[in-house]
Amino acid sequence: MTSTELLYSDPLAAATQAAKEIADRTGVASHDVALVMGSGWVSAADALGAPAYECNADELTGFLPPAVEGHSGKVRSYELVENGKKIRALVFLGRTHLYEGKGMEPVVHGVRTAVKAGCKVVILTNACGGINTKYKVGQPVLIRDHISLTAASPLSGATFIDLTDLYSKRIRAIVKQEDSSLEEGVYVHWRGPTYETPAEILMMRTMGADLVGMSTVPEAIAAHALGAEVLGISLVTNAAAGVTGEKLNHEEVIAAGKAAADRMGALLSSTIPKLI
Ligand code: 8IG
Repeated sequence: MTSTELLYSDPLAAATQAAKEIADRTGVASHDVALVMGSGWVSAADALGAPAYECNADELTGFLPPAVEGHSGKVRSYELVENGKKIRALVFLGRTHLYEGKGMEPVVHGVRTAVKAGCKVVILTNACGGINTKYKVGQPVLIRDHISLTAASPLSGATFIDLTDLYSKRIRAIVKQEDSSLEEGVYVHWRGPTYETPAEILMMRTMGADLVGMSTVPEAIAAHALGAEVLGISLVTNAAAGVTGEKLNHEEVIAAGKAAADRMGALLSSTIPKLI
């Protein structure tokens, strides 16, 4: 069986296998914290220093080969030391999205692998549209809760899992101690790849949503279901459709991510040691 066949036929076995490969390659039997760096966040990882190990994600079981040649995600292992305490962070640069059309398994394979590799905390970052008009472009917002408009779950079978504390209150409190200016919001998961219409944004706002994006929600559910604590941080990189009257463009998103990278990197590196 190929590694991709294993991903689709037995996703937890694929995650367990990938975790074992990570332990073998890094020499680190167990990692502590996982970080998924979404678009606009990749350069924030530089604040963590030099990685102890890096490989292309598709060298590991179950991670799909790149859709575009040379565009594979990277997996890194970092050793962070604070007050003599060693913390091992497993960092995924880039992720797979539902809109790519490859199904749910590759979307959540990274976080499942991370939990199987020992991670007790999973930090999910993303770039998103701001529905709440008080948000400014370049502002980070902690995810307090979500609304799934894809209704796509990574779980199947009679697994009726409670999601009332999906985005850990404990962790949000610690992050807000680091930066008391941080706001919290409700994130809507939208399949994409199209952005919303202005009417859809109005619907989302009416439903109580603050942020909208195309990731994070399946990964949060998959990580929580395996027992990890989840933190979600969204970087508002554009006002959602119809909010300003401007059209949405991808360049704006990239520029806002770059501009915020230093602040986000500092926030992550100061927060991570306090989570474990
Ligand atoms: I960056 O406005 C980013 N990702 N669905 N809507 C949705 N996803 C996004 C948006 C947005 N901006």
